Amino acid sequence: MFEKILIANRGEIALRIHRACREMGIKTVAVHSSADADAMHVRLADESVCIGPPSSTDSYLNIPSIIAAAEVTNADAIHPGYGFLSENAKFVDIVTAHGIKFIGPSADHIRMMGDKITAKETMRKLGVPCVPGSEGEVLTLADAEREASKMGYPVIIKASAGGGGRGMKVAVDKEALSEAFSSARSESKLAFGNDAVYMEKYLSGPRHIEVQVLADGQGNVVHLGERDCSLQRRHQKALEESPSPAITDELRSRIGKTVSDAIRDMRYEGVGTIEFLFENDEFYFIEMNTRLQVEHPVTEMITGIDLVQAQINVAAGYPLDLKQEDIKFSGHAIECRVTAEDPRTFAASPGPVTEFHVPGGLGVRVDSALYTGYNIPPYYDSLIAKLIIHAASREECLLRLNRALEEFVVSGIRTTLPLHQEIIHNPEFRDGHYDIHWLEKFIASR
Ligand code: MV4
Repeated sequence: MFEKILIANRGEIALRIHRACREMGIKTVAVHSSADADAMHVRLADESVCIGPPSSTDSYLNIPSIIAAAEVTNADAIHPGYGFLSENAKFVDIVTAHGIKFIGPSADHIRMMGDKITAKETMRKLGVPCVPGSEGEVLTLADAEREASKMGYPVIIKASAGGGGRGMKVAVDKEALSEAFSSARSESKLAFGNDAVYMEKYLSGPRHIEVQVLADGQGNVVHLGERDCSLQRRHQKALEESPSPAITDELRSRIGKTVSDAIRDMRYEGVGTIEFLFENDEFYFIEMNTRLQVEHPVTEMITGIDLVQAQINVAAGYPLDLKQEDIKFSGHAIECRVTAEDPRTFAASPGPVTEFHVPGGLGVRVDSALYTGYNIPPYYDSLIAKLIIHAASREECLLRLNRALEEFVVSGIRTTLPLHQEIIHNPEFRDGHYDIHWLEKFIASR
């Protein structure tokens, strides 16, 4: 097992990783920007190294600085968390070349899934259902028109180097296609330095359902059920839950088996998330994330499995000690992402936190690196806390979430806590009747 892990991240996820290490008897190294010298993850870690100025590009994305920090502290592994360098194959190559273990999948698996055309082709060949669309890249407008008439309008044009909603354009008819095609290509070229695009039939009102997997690269794979992440605003998730109100036990075990078999066939190692659009009781693969995700606690609460400890164990070469039959799904979990934003305008709201009181009690978990007196820097992601509720049923989960939101106090800044209260009181949400467009419509209508 590793003796010392460098945590190449900040905020709540740096703390989350520190906690896993601590329980496993592994020493931790925090890295931080000059703006994060007083951050909680820095205070708790066994050692810390300043890796650069406030800007992420010069600190949390600064590969030479992070490698140097790992070398001087003698860290034998690096955990990237989510965002920043977590899906950077080049970083994995460099970490590996320095004799340090990257806690996550191989550079090849990251590269494969980072290219959305290759990801889709790989999954399709392994028997995972995909959205109907082009076979690989669409090179010319004439090809785009041919593809569109085959599948029928509306169609969506996606950047192969994109993902998470960046570089997508919808065309409702032949007239709109030319503009959508050329703007998708030029925006992709500008954002990613790559203008490869592909096409799919546009699904009008699907849910976003993702399946969590855990694999050791030695032939052992388990799936840990799904998360319903349909509640998003501008491709930022706001609330996630498991099980999805739309997924039956039968659908779960069917898609879970399909996904596990594919992940085993590709010899994937680590945790992974396979994203689907789900419409009319059918799953359509769209992307795979090769990292730990923000919303991983939802899965932890219903399975009792510590995903970060599991990541560390498989990275250290221990075979997975779990079989699919060992995985028992228990009750219901909901996560609310609390951000430092105005709950009506979504303007960023950094600054000093004068009061921070978190809810507690049975089935209440708060993952946050905030403390009273902390000054939220303006340079990074606005996520300040994740409130995760677990209860026996969705109904009890909502009752418990309501009382936890009532207890939660964050003063000095504006937060999205009031938005979450509004969401959970809405009858459609309470009935589980929502798709990927629901939250934006709700926000516009209140
Ligand atoms: C789609 C789609 C409809 N049809 N693909 C957006 C993020 C990226 N991961 C995929 N996305 C979408 N792909 C087809 N064929 C609609 C979206 C989409 C979306 C997906 C998940 C969650 C929120 C979304 C919001 C707008 C559009």
